[in-house]
Amino acid sequence: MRERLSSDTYIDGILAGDRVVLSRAITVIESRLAEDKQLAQAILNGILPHSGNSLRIGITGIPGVGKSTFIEALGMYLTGINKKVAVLAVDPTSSKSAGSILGDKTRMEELVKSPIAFIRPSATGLSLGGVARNTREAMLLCEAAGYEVILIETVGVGQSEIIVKGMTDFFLLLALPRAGDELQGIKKGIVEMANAVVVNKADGLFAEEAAQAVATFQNALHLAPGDPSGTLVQVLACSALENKGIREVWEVVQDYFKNTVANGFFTQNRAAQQVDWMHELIRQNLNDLFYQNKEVRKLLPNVEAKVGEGKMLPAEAAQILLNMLFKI
Ligand SMILES: Nc1nc2c(ncn2[C@@H]2O[C@H](COP(=O)(O)OP(=O)(O)OP(=O)(O)O)[C@@H](O)[C@H]2O)c(=O)[nH]1
Ligand SMILES: [Mg+2]
Repeated sequence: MRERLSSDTYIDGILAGDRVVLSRAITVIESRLAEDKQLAQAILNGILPHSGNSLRIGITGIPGVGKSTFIEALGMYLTGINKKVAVLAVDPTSSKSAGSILGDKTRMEELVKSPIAFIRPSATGLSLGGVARNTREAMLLCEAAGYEVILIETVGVGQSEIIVKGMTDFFLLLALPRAGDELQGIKKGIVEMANAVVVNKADGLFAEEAAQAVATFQNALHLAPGDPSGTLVQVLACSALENKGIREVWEVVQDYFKNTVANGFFTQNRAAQQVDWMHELIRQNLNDLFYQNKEVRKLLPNVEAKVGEGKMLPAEAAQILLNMLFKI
């Protein structure tokens, strides 16, 4: 294990925009060692007043749709207009699959070279809740380090996109140039979560199909209920590979940002996200409190056996264990 610094050294380094210190601080945040927990909290407390000043953008889509390629293209565009960009990932599957979502860093080999970009592959081997917590906190650290745009990649096949939606200001769904969301294997409900649907790979042989897919999504969204932000969901096409349509996507994001700041939704949404996150932390902590409780752990196998054999009802068993925890 690398040596730890003092909390002030981390805080000063982050606020000075030092990427090495930022990276090491995220490692502390991700650590599950008991002695790192306090340090992590001290760092977070120190940087909190300097966080929040970024545009948080979630990018989702089925595997292979081009999320990483798109993020690199958008990241290059943004650094090109002198914006500091951080890239994070929520990838709960990474412990099972080979490497993390951004593990294949060669895919972002251009962006990695930029002095004003920061790329952090997701932590592996954690539960979805754990990954979500780390990513949220890593995002705050990046903001304190002066990153103006945070791009969060997540595969749109599970629960992770809901978590990312809950921590971002703008949610972008990447789609393939094939008409229809069923055809694309896009999960029901995910299109409704999007602030923009971007049909990627609109190049070469796919260009025409991409235009069709844009029309199909536009029609489908036309019928969908209006977005609570009071803005229209935009559908557009791009080619991440050929760097086409990237600036247009950024214009859509900026319009959304302008409109939602003006109509108050931006602030409202962030406030609601904070409250939701508090409840999520309560749930996580209660869960830990219960399953780490000595008495519960002692009794649990016994009770499980009884429930399994049908000698005790699950509801009764749960109540007995919970009563024990709360000493009722
Ligand atoms: N033709 C074309 N190919 C693209 C485009 N964007 C990405 N690809 C290709 O699609 C493949 C998958 O791209 P990735 O960026 O790794 O996709 P991803 O969504 O990040 O994939 P996962 O992280 O595995 O979910 C790669 O071979 C890319 O080169 C594009 O705009 N046009
Ligand atoms: Mg990827």
